[in-house]
Amino acid sequence: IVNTGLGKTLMQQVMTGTMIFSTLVFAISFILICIAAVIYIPLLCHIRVVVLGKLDKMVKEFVYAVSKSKNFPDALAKEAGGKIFTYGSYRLGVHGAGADIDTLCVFPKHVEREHFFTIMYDMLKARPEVTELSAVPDAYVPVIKMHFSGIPIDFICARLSIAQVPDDLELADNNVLKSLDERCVRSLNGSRVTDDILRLVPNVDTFRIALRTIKLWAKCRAIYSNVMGFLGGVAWAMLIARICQLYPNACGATIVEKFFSIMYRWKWPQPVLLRNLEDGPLQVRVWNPKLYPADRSHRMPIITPAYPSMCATHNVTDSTRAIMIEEFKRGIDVVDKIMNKTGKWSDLFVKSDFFHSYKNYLQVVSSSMSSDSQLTWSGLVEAKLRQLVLKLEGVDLIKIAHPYIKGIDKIHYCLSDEEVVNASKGIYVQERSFTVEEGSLETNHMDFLKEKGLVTDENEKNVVRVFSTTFYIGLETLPKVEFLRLVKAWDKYDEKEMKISVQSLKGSRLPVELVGEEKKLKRHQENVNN
Ligand code: 3AT
Ligand code: MN
Ligand code: MN
Repeated sequence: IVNTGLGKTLMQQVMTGTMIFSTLVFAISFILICIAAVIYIPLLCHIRVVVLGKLDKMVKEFVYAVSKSKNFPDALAKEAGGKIFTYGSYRLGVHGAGADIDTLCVFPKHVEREHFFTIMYDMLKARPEVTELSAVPDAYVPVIKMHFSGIPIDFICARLSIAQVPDDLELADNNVLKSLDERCVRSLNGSRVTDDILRLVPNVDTFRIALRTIKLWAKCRAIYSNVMGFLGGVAWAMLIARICQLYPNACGATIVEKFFSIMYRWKWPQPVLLRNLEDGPLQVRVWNPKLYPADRSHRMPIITPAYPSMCATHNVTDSTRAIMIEEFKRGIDVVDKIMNKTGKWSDLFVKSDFFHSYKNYLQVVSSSMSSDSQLTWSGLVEAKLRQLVLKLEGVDLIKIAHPYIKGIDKIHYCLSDEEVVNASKGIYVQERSFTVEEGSLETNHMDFLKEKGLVTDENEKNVVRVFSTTFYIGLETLPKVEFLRLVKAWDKYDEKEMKISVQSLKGSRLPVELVGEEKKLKRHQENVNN
């Protein structure tokens, strides 16, 4: 057809028709996308503000409801007030896209803490915007966790010893802490600390730019984790705040540069303070290494500015401090190269190569038969891992015990007892072990497995799920290297002729002639049983 004249015109007609049509579709969809973007982008930026507005309104309704149930006249019940404050990364203005909003709810003295976890909880439960609602009233800092319009919220509370909580109430005055429950003091602390940091920084915009840079850097370099003995968000914020105080007129880039050089040279355990420590109206202790031996043991003290001042870096060990100081050094080198134009800022954010850095690793596998118990069990193991790091540091042969900042979550779909035993030891089940993102232990892979034929209709009922979280500690055993260097330094040492090798060996792997066949078998058995 194409070769005939008629064909050509027909072809052209068809072509132009299709082209007009597709151009039209393209133009319309482009306009639609533009309209959607114009509406949606501000909505996305705005959604946290909307959520906070709704929460504040709910808090006032909650206080009103409790006041009415206590037979308050209507006017007084309304005046009882109630207010929310934010703290954490959102309050500091350095939150990422998926970050939570840490929110504190403050109410007057006739409202009980218990009311927050019952009445407020029920009010939240009734809202269509609220999902994944869970209350943890027995935590060190009691909290209601939820998603509100998809935004994760940590909702904590404090009961003040005043009759009314007006909208202009501030928490800066130490006297608000007077005659409060300990849990309320702790809940108020987060907000008082973040507010103080912002107050004590000479230029908040510069502070934010520098802090965002350092948070990203610390995450990429795997040194952002309070539990594992590195620093958490508040501690990084206080370090940057201190540098900002020392260089009040510097720009963000200069703050980052000064941060690395000053922190590298810092004379730990000299503390980092944002203001002089002050005493206050409570019976609680304020951080003081002269008075308290426990405070003297802090290796890298960074002290919160709000009364009662505390050390935010209690978990730092000799190893984690050495690792962070090494990273400050790397920071200096990278920034030097940027300054003399042989490097770029992105070099700062190169991922750490933890898993290639050590010859030896200790692997700690925690596992459970249900995702619920795994969540709490792995949390407990994670919190105690620091004790293991401290013990390892005490061993003469170990120079550095380097904990990886997070556990690796896996779900294993086992088809035999042997696979169950293996999975709980960190040995993967061929093709039926899956790595999941942090907090995604609920994921179910059964459909996928059946689709791939890895699980069949017949053996589906035999599948046992094992949930595991694996932690790693990299070990640097310098004495071995030193020993090798020592012997090789011999003037008659000949690299081609002579070899030397030092390695650790499990008892069960020792040669048979040393332990005997029977004993070897027994040792092997013991190993398996452990
Ligand atoms: P994200 O942007 O949320 O990742 P963040 O700095 O806001 O960073 P969190 O939301 O985890 O970090 O914590 C906010 C504050 O809550 C920081 C600290 O004052 C307090 N906080 C968090 N976890 C604990 C804890 N386990 N014990 C005591 N206080 C805590
Ligand atoms: Mn947060
Ligand atoms: Mn939080």
